[in-house]
Amino acid sequence: MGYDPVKFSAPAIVILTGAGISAESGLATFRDSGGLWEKHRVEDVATPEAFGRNPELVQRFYNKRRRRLGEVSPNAAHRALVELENRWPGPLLLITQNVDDLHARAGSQNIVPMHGELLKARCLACGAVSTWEEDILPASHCRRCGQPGQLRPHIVWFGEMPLELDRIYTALEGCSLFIAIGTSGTVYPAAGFVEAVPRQAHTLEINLEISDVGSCFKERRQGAATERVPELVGELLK
Ligand code: BV8
Repeated sequence: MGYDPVKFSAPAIVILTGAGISAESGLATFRDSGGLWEKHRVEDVATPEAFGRNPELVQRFYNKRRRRLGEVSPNAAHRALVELENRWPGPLLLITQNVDDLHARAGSQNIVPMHGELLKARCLACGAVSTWEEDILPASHCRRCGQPGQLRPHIVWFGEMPLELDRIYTALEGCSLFIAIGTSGTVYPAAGFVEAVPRQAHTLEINLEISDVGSCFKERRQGAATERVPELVGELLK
């Protein structure tokens, strides 16, 4: 059953993206690396406890990924979502679990980076969040309070509260179309968003395989994001 935009007059669209939308830009997904990094489980590195125990290991994990951003570019899927946002007559919100900057670099405006951003650092001393494009080192000091050695990645780790949940749930409860792209549906609360939309909303998943919550979607489109997303956007805008 396809989505018929004629039935809805300028409905609200909510889009959730995961690592799969950035895969074809060359950024490894969590599952590709088998959820491992330097022989550590990501869940064991991306936690406040890991940061407390071994800050150098955690900073190295993020410094490496931050540096990688300079070597990759947005792909056709990121660009198709920009076209949808620019031409869709109703409200559209893009929620991303990704901490890369590819949606922003493609030109998306209405983005909620619910798990934080690689290109921002947070000061443990004064709480300031600032743009940070180079490595975070022990000597790095906060641009607001000047304190050295107090910076952490502005990333939501496992066990930490995702960002802008109120704004997210308000958008989900009012949407007519929920599209999940390139996410394995393994991490909550994002994996549960499909259950938070109105019963009559259309829900659609785009993925190479069926995700862990694939059965919760009314429609699934199997394939690569750079093919399936432009195709869907073409249908929605026709
Ligand atoms: C929370 C930032 C409370 C870090 C990330 C014990 C204590 C506390 C919490 C928990 C606990 N046990 C479980 C939990 C909940 C936990 C959780 O879900 N754990 C999992 C492991 C079971 N969640 C949390 O801790 C969250 N916080 O619960 O707070 C709370 C919550 C709500 C309300 C009140 C209180 C915080 C989770 C955030 C963790 N941080 N990211 C970083 O990036 O380093 S999560 C990180 O992993 C990503 O951001 C992403 O969300 C997740 C990986 O998922 P995906 O993006 O889906 O990527 P993945 O590789 O898995 O899949 C890629 C998919 O793409 C695949 O399906 C593949 O088929 C597809 N694909 C690949 N190529 C393509 C493609 N599709 C299309 N085209 C392609 N070319």
